[in-house]
Amino acid sequence: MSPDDILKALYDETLVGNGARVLELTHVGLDAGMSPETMLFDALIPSLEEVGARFERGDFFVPEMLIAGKAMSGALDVLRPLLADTGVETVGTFLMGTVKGDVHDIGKNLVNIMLEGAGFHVIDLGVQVAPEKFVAAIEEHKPDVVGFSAFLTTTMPMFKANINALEKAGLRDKVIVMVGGAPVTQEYADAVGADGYASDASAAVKRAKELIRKRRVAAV
Ligand code: B1M
Repeated sequence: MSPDDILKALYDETLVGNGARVLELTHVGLDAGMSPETMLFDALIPSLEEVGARFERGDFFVPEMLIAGKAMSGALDVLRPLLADTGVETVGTFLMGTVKGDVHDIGKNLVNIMLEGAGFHVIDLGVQVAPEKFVAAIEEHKPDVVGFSAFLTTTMPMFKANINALEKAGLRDKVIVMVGGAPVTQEYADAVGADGYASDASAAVKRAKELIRKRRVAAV
């Protein structure tokens, strides 16, 4: 198979949620010398975007979204060590979680992989993370940054609830708050009082580094 054939097949098989074939094709691509980034950004992510578009049009339903998401997660498991293995020094600790009421985790996991690749120590609290759990984990791990992911317009208000919980616990000034997820915008991040927002995984890495640098300079 040519690289273009592999990308097309990865896109098509993710779209129909054929996890076994997506896994196989991921290995075929790697064996053929393709980069993990190419498979991710030129096939897997665009395919999930198409899944979302079909769901919006009513051509796909939740089960189709679910199996496509699972197929993508299987490929990510294979690509994770390759994307994260850059051997750079730790630049800071990043505590991450998808907010309460929200089960989407593929985007969050991708951000984690990119953060690890850039040298962050990442602590992932998983999905449906309640404000009290974020508070307890910040007290325990003392991260530089806490990241809240939300993928539904109905769960975005949890950002504010989480920030309120941090304020109540006296932690707001001790940690940088970043937010992100498909429906989130810079304006929304500003409105809830977050320190940073990023639209995708690489922007998240860049923004987290900038915010840490600023805070360390301000502390000197
Ligand atoms: Co859901 N879903 N889903 N879904 N799902 C979306 C998000 C949706 C946009 C589909 C659509 O209508 N087009 C829509 C939300 C609409 C809205 O509110 N605006 C939607 C809906 C409605 C729902 C349900 C309500 C459906 C239902 O039950 N009727 C339901 C909700 C369940 C719940 O959470 N309570 C639901 C369920 C599911 C599945 C479980 C079936 C499955 C999730 C599987 C999983 O995650 N393990 C699923 C899927 C797969 C999707 C789509 C198709 C794909 C999501 C994805 O993984 N994208 C999605 C459509 C879409 O996004 N186009 C959709 C790929 C991923 C790499 O991108 O998630 O945007 P993304 O992550 C990016 C950025 O957002 C950013 O970086 C990531 C990497 O570049 N980012 C950050 C993420 N977190 C960040 C944090 C940061 C910074 C950047 O700092 C802290």
